[in-house]
Amino acid sequence: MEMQWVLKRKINLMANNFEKTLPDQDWDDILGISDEFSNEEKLVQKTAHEYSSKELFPRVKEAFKKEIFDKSILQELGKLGLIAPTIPAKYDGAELNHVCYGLIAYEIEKVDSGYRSAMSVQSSLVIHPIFEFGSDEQKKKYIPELIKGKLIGCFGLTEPDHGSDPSSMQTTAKKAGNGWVLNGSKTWITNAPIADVAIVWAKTDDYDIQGFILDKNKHKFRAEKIDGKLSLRASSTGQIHMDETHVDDDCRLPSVSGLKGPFSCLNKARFGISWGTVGAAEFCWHTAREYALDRKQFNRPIASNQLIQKDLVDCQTQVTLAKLGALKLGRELDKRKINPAAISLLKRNNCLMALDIARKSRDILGGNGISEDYHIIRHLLNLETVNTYEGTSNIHSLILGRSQTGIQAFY
Ligand code: TGC
Ligand code: FAD
Repeated sequence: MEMQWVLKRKINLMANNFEKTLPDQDWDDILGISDEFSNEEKLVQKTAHEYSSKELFPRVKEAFKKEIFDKSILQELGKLGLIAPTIPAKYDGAELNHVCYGLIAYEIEKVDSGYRSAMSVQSSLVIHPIFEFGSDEQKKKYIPELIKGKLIGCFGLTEPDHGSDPSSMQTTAKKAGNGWVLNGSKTWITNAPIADVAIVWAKTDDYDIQGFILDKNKHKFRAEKIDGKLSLRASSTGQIHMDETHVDDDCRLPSVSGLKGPFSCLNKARFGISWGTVGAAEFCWHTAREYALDRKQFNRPIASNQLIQKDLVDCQTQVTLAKLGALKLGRELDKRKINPAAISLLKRNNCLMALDIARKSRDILGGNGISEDYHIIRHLLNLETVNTYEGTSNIHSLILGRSQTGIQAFY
């Protein structure tokens, strides 16, 4: 009986002999998306890729495990011109286009969403509002130092009781003589514990929203680290507390009032996320493919199973289309003022796509999928945050729903 079983299994294995040829050379870029980039864009991508793989990748396992963000990363990025690359040379910016910014986010997030977060906040949520809405003095004082990563910034919009609905914020700014007095708390703020400068949004007596530049050297405010995150652990996150914080009027961003101030910064950062998530997803897909080709079960590579191939093809399809979408969005941002709902479409889709790919890839690695050594579980945990911050998936659905029906369904 046992002999019969062994014989049957042997025959099965022989029948399962699979045909193997070399994979197509363009399997990882089957639509030739990389041909769409200019020489300058390719050079920026190469710089970001080399830095990320040589300097960030070797650090990330320890950083994630110990919940540490190494501040020198921002200076290193600054030296290479990888912070706020769209800012003009007048303020020491690299004067590049949005696609370059996207490619930087893509390369950094291949390593870790937390590292991309540090770059995004500094570029889109701190330098951008000072550049767009700041006075000449504010621009001269802060932008060159922030762009070099010598100063670190953070962006305080979310509050303990008001996340998806910042219009209900409770942080107040009361006029006092020539300046303002700020009271309130902001939470879940990336870079807050290490920031020299905080852009904080507050409500005035006439229910207007104003932005203020808080400077650690000048103003009295407290920043506390939030410990115990199981996602984005290589990023520093905290709270900001303002208790009768006095600021002069020259610390207010003079050229904007209302929610369009913070929201227009979010447009930039959400665009970066639409690229960054493609990087994280692509890393997971490539790792899963390599693993599936090496790993043998039932005496043959698991990549020879139809079900595994289907998952790998889903990864390929979703990553390719998400990247095309992010590229098209970047090209449009470089040409014209775009409907912000288009940014919601890509932020929402690419976060959900990346989560799905990370989960599929983790599954392909079986037990090894949960090991830090393969990095996929870290990406998966990080992407849960990326799907939530800068507007949750639901919130972007409602932004898009309002855009196509004209009916707002938030409340
Ligand atoms: P709503 O009535 O829609 O708009 C108020 C005013 O803002 C204007 N506006 C925009 N302007 C530019 N870009 C956009 N995307 C804009 N969206 C709206 C709008 O035209 C209006 O202007 P005006 O002149 O008429 O006053 O505002 P609402 O209160 O109904 O809000 C709607 C909603 C839900 C879409 C909004 O509140 C929202 O987006 N909620 C999500 C909150 C969010 O994304 N928070 C992010 C916090 S920062 C963060 O997460 C950083 S993570 C960083 C990292 O580590 O990478
Ligand atoms: P809530 O708004 O309470 O939402 C909870 C759930 O309810 C979500 O699923 C949401 O989609 C759903 N929901 C809410 N309203 C509706 C509705 N009308 N219809 C359907 N569903 C709804 N903020 C900053 O200002 N600066 C930062 O630098 C920053 N960095 C962050 C870093 C990390 C690690 C994290 C986790 C968050 C960060 N945030 C930051 C905050 C982030 O933007 C908020 O967490 C996010 O906007 C969601 O707000 P909330 O957490 O209060 O969730």
